[in-house]
Amino acid sequence: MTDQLLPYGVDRTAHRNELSEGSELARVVRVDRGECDVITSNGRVRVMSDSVRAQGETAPVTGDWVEITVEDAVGPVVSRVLPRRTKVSRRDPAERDIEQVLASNIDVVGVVHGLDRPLPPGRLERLLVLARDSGAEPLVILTKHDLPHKHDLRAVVESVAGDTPVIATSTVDGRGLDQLLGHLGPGRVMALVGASGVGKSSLVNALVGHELLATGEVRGDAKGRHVTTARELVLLPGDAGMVLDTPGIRSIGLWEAEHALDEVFGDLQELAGSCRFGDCSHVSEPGCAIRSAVESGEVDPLRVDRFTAMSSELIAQREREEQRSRRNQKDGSRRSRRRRGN
Ligand SMILES: Nc1nc2c(ncn2[C@@H]2O[C@H](COP(=O)(O)OP(=O)(O)OP(=O)(O)O)[C@@H](O)[C@H]2O)c(=O)[nH]1
Ligand SMILES: [Mg+2]
Ligand SMILES: [Zn+2]
Repeated sequence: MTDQLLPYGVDRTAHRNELSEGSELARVVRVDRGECDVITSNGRVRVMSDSVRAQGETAPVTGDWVEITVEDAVGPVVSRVLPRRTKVSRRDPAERDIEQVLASNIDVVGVVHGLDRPLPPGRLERLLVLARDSGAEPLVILTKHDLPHKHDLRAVVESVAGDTPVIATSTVDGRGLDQLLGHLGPGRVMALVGASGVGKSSLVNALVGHELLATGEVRGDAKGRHVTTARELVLLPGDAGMVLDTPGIRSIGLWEAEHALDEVFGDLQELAGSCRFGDCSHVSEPGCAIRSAVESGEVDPLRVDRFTAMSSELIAQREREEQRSRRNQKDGSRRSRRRRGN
């Protein structure tokens, strides 16, 4: 039988040589609570994904390369998650000081938005920071081009996307699909992220060529109904690569994304270099280059506000994390003293 893992990009990984004895290499294509679907050389299998087994705190996510071992009592389990080449992550919406990895080993992150609805610039900025922070190539995908555009998104996209490529698509007349495929290729993965109802699953279906994934009508206000509930990696026909569909995201908390933030706000970063004070907060300091650009009308003051808000969010997150690790260190040393009987 031919190796079923080959189309999943196994050739581009050295993982085969890193495997522990008695284990098998697999790629995670779908994760549900406590279980996941993986592709092994022999095909698709459902396995346990107990996060305790899977290397400390690292629970497997869609896109991961993992080691599978068979245990007598439970059957096949994920025994190790192999190092991730790239990862799309955000701050966990439920636990604000924990990173939530949405997908891994991605080559392109498509930030998807529908031309049928308004586009708040802050939302696009956050998604672009998330996309750039992943280590994959960012891409903006504007869907539903066949519908009459009630909202002129061009200005928003131009002011925010910078040098990120923008592709307009339609699953009705096929517009832009070839351009999307141009960013893919054998073994390459494009993850689609965006709000519910923007047409992520519809795009996957259009690229696959049949109705593989469920899609749903949007409500009157163009909002979606959260049809997709799991992250799923889908192989495209003709060795064209893979697409990773995700459930619509509401909250986009940033996680350790300072570098990506500076890239998305490159124009402001450049200006900040000319502020008189190195630690200028761009609020009321004399000699602030950003303030003077706002006053002369060169820079949108709202964009500056969003930049400083996101920067503060990241600083606050770092501080909480440092506090937590200091606390853990203290707890740890207390525990080891107890163990020694002190
Ligand atoms: N006219 C038109 N409708 C589209 C297009 N793409 C998607 N739609 C419609 O938009 C609605 C939502 O599409 P989905 O693909 O379910 O959206 P989604 O982003 O996967 O939504 P969630 O799974 O809830 O996150 C469906 O009614 C689709 O038929 C398009 O290019 N043109
Ligand atoms: Mg969907
Ligand atoms: Zn300044």
